[in-house]
Amino acid sequence: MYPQFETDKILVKCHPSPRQLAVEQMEFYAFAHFTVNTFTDKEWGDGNEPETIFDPTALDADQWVDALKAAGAAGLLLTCKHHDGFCLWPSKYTEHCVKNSPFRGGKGDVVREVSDACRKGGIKFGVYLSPWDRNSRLYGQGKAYDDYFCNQLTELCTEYGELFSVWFDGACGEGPNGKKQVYDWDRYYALIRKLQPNAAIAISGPDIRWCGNEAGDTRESEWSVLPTGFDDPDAVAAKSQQADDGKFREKKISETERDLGSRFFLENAAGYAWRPAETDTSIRPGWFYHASEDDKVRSTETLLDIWYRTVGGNSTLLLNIPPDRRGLFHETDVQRLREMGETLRKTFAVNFAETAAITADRDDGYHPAENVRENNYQAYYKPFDGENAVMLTFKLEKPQEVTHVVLKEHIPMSQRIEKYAVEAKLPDGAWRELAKGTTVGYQKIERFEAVRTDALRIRILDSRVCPVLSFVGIY
Ligand code: FUL
Repeated sequence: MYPQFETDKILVKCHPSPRQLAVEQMEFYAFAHFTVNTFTDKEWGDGNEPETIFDPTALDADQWVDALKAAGAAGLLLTCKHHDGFCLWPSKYTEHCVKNSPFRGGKGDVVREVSDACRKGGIKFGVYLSPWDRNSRLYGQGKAYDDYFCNQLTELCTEYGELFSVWFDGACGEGPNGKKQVYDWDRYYALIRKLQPNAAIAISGPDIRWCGNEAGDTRESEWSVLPTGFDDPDAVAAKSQQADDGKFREKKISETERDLGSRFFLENAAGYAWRPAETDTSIRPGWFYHASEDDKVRSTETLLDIWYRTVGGNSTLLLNIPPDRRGLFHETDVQRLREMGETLRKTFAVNFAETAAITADRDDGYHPAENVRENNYQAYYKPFDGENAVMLTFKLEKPQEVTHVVLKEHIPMSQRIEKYAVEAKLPDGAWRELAKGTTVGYQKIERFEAVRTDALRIRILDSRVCPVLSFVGIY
């Protein structure tokens, strides 16, 4: 047992807000990077691109949404404006936008088409709006640029229905006048809270935390309770990609940021906040479409591996699929997404815990082990306070081949578990350890070699305060 710190009691007071919980429950959602870069073959535009080059001739947002749904993604974030400043919607505040492009004869609105397609397809929609704008003359001029930025933010927050996330990039460089802008983050946040109270503000924002790399790398122990101030927007800007050097996919989480939330790390923190991780990475080497990368689309196996480490490792997954010059997801990407979804649906089709007899070695009399059968936050399993190590046993209806176990903490009551093990009963009656780990959080998925068994045990070996589980699945 670890020594009990005074701080542990404070830690559990940190839990998700409804908007954070909503994003965490989405688990996996997509990014679409699309702008003039798609037509110039660049990753960062310089803001001088003529509007006329933006010319997707066969844009079909329903095709994007169908492909995302096949993969199991629950939402889509569109780069409405990237660093080049080109707006995918007809903004009243700039000429550098779709209205001066050949797209739909200058009458088009990509944000409208994509948000409509998402709504029609039943997935959520969110916006990426780059604060760094290399086109606007106002950039670097303080309030004048903030006014411009807030006007655009208002357009996006009022004209396209409900948004699940407003995503602010950390990258912040020079403007056309050579000046850097000091962003008025508080003003931006207040505006979003007023216009889209249910939207999470991600990355350079208070709700969703950047995982610290763009390669798809993850932490073994991912905590959602972090010291306050760890990643305020300026700190994010300092850490994020500072040049378009094409190397971002090689940079993994730095060694100094492997542990963000262990209790030893938190001991001297001034305060704590719920800061759930989001892992953003691309299906291709670049964020934008480049025909030269058509043969470098990540394999289904790699995508699944990333999915397991993120969605199954207390981080959400934000997977980028860049539309091509036609305005379509490329056939290869579509196929990979479909294969990914098919595999996941097959793997998690039958949950043996649904029909198992579930018991615990202790409970508090009000929250029995039975409650982990339901996959929701209505009910949960809990022992008495102070009982930090417990064991749940699942007696299956009959022997089954088991390959996966899913664990979910009841995160409305914070993140508590620090160490666990999963065991299966062998025919001779002995228990074999199948997996062990540290953090659980909103979801931990263990994959192991198939074992034939009629009983499993989840042993919670240590928690900050007593563990609270909302769901266990056995597949
Ligand atoms: C980075 C940007 O510079 C990239 O172009 C991309 O948008 C990525 C998601 O964030 O900071």
